[in-house]
Amino acid sequence: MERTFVAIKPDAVQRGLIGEVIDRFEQRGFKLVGMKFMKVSNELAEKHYGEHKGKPFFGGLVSFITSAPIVAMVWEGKDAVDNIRKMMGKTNPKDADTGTIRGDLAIDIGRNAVHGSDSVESAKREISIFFKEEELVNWEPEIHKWIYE
Ligand code: IDP
Ligand code: MG
Repeated sequence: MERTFVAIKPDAVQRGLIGEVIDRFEQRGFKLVGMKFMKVSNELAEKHYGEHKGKPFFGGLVSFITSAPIVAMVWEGKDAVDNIRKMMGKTNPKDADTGTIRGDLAIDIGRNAVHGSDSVESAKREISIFFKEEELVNWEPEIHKWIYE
């Protein structure tokens, strides 16, 4: 089982889409192991998006992600990183397939509703900067055998 870091970005929180986004991962069969509603500090934003430092959109991205609350989450399941990236769709909502979160709920690349880790290594790094180990909950959903062979 794999863990991935997901954030519901400020635009989706403001638009009342928290439930909609969480619903999709729950209904697919993924397991929630951590969640917090929070404002992201400048320091945390620059660390999280460190790989984009120097790119033209970096300043806008950091000021956007720190502008209003987000929901930070950790989801667990088989191939969680890839599966959840697929459920989110392409970075630019105009290229995201219908049926994906970005394809259904967003229009602009700078307001694309969600963040999801792009690899297992990124997931580990992102989970560790948003969560302390003791904030993650180890539990076994009773329905496990109805989701996995
Ligand atoms: P991802 O969120 O699909 O992993 P990244 O390339 O990691 O995409 O970019 C991080 C975020 O930065 C994107 O989700 C998007 O909101 C924003 N972003 C990426 N490229 C651009 C751009 O060219 N213009 C404006 N914003 C961008
Ligand atoms: Mg990324």
